[in-house]
Amino acid sequence: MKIVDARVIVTCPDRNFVTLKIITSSGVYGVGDATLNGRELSVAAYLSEHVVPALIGRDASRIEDTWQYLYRGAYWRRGPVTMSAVAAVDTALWDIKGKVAGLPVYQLLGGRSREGVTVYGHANAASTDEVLSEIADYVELGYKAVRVQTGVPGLESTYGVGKDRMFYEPADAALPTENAWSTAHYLEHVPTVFARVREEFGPTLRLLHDVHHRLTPIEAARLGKSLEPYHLTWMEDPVPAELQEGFRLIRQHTTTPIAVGEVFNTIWDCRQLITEQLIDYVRATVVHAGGITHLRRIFDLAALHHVRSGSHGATDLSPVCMAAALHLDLAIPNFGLQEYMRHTPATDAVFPHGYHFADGYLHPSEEPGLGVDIDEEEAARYPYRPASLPVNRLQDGTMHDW
Ligand code: CS2
Ligand code: MG
Repeated sequence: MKIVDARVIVTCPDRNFVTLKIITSSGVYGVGDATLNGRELSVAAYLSEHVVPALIGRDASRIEDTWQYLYRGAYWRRGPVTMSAVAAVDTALWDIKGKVAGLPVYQLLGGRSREGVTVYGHANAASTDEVLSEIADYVELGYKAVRVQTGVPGLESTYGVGKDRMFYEPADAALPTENAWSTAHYLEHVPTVFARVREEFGPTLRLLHDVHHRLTPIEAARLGKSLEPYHLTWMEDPVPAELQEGFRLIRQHTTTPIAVGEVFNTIWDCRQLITEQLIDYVRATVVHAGGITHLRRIFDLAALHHVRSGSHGATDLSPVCMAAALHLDLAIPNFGLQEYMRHTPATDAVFPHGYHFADGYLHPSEEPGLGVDIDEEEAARYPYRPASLPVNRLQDGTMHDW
């Protein structure tokens, strides 16, 4: 079964997505997500200029060998653009393998290790009062875990606060918008929010918070300590993760669990964090970390060191990535939690899928393969629109991490 064609499809049903569709000589095809938020066309070009020509004529059943060919075979390897392209090929080949075998992909990964995939939703609001009512909506929908973000008094705009109730899309303009940031205001405010949330919802609802790389290790240590009474499931991305040993300092000071990894692309990006047990959850994803093959490798390393999975699942990861993530989440022994922001109806129509939410859990499709498709006619109705993620400045104008 040879690869006879591969198409790169860019579409914008409320936001941009890049999808690779690989077609084989037997007529069976597979899909893979290649979306990199705000940098979509760079992955599309990497795929169509450098990867697709090398795929034609290859044996579609050789997933590992194709992965090694695209990774080791590229002298300029790693990085988000390259690894999202490799991921798309890998994911599409797993989809094909499942369809040929007549099995859902999780069966090829060893079968289910649990009954469903616990997910968390996003409660984002300008004020504490509003966020409490959004959390109540999620609880009503059956969610067992909620990420809580609010505006910070004294700051006009803050990361993670959407314009729409229950939906949030950070890539909000063709060129980056600018947000303002004050660590002092933020560190004072966040513990007051979680105090109210625990008072209102009691001790068992799982709560999470995303710091979005904005603190230094000692500031993150202070935040972790101040949140200890509210026993979060995790404090996410407390500091930029380039300096992995920086996490030792946070660890020495707080028992608040730490989740890191949505921007990681390879096992090398998280090796030290995992092997030194400096984090509790690794948030790498199928699309940005080299596909099912490589993410499985990361999760296996994590399992040896008491680190669980907590994959990124924002709306910029397409339903194709979500479907793939769910198969892996269901199969691995060290699953932790899966992010699920919910796509819009337009996105769902472009990507028909069989996974579904029930009572706080997502369940992958039982169809052979991934159980997700792309409707190319529907996709063609939504041409690409440039959209960028914001940037962040301190109140004196200094550029800060976003
Ligand atoms: C966030 C994302 O979901 C998360 O945890 O950090 O919303 C992130 O900002 C976007 O996915 C960036 O593309
Ligand atoms: Mg995040």
